Parts: sequence; structure tokens; C-alpha cells
Amino acid sequence: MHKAIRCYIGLGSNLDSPQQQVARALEELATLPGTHLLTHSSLYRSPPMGPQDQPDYVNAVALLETTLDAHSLLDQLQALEQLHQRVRLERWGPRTLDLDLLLYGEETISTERLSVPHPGMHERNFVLWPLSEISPDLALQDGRPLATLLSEYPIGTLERISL
Ligand code: A4P
Ligand code: MG
Repeated sequence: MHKAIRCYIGLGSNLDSPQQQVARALEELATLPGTHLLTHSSLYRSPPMGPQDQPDYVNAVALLETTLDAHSLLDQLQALEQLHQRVRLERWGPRTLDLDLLLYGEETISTERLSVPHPGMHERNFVLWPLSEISPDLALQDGRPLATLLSEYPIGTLERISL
């Protein structure tokens, strides 16, 4: 048993009723072993980053407290993706559910399966803005305050759609 660690999960979906996929995934995160869902952001809609010939995304960020180690948590996240019948086709392509481990406590992790902090998180407004809703005072590992990143990656076409 590990001590409880706070971690942030980025959720994304752009297929098969994305809003429901994300809402359901939030409920499922709350049922993971050794894990509590502390809070989550609103849901946000945004145009796709990457290939443009795919539907808009719905994104959210959840804050968990878990006794799972980071790789066990990744196993659980991938099992949830499978539950949502995610099929991996192309990089940055459409998906029913994408669960990214954004931050795991203060840890920096670099293994074949896992890069934490998630490499793209600090330059994606669909991660930064939901994150700021639940943890406005957060600073990244390199010391940069979230508030600074928000000014660099403005809300733009990201649209808050529900609580
Ligand atoms: N992996 C390594 N580190 C992590 C981590 N911190 N969290 C590995 C989760 N997984 C991590 O992931 C590939 C491998 O990354 C996994 O097997 C895991 O071992 P994947 O999700 O199957 O691959 P992918 O989704 O095709 O690539 P990637 O880079 O994860 O895509 P992203 O970065 O998730 O981007 N536009 C909008 N508006 N909103 C979105 O949410 N998402 C994407 C996908 C593209 N465009 C988007 C959005
Ligand atoms: Mg991913």
C-alpha cells in the first residue's frame, strides 16, 4: 500500500456522444480501487488539435487521490478506455475516450509506458483551462504558475459547456 497521492487526469472524447462519454468516465474514475475522486472541472468543447477532419472534442480534468502507484493507475485508465471501446487508429485521431495522466503528485516519471508530467499538457488550452478551474494556484514542476500559462494559451475557441 502506498501513501495517497494527488493526481490530475485529463479526459477527452470526440466520438459517440462525447459529453456522455466524459460524464460516464468521471463516474468510473470514482470507482477505481484505492482511489477517491476529489473534484472535477466543467466540460469544455474545442476544435480538434491535430488532424482537422474529425469532430470537436469534449474535455475535462479530474483531481484524484489514490494509493495506486503510477503504472497501476495507468493500467486502470487504459482499462477504462477499453471499456469505452476505444480503438487506436491514428495518432491524434478521433477517440471515444482518452485518459491522460497529467500529474502524479510532484513526481517526474519517464519510462517506456509513462511520461509524467504529460508532455503536451502545458501547451494545450483544453487542459490548462479546466485545470485552472479546479486548482487555480497550481504551479508546474518547473515553477511556472498556471496563471502564466493561461495567458500564453488563451481560452480562444474553447467553450465551457456544463458543470
Ligand atoms: N503514455 C505515456 N505517458 C502517458 C501519460 N502521462 N498518460 C503512453 C497516458 N498515457 C501515457 O497513448 C499512447 C501511449 O502513451 C500509451 O500507451 C501510454 O503508455 P494513446 O492515448 O494511445 O496515444 P494517442 O492518444 O494517439 O497519442 P497521444 O499523444 O496520447 O495523444 P494525445 O496527446 O492524448 O492527443 N484535440 C482536442 N481539442 N482535445 C483533445 O483532447 N486529443 C488528442 C489526442 C488530439 N487532439 C485533441 C485532443
Ligand atoms: Mg492519450
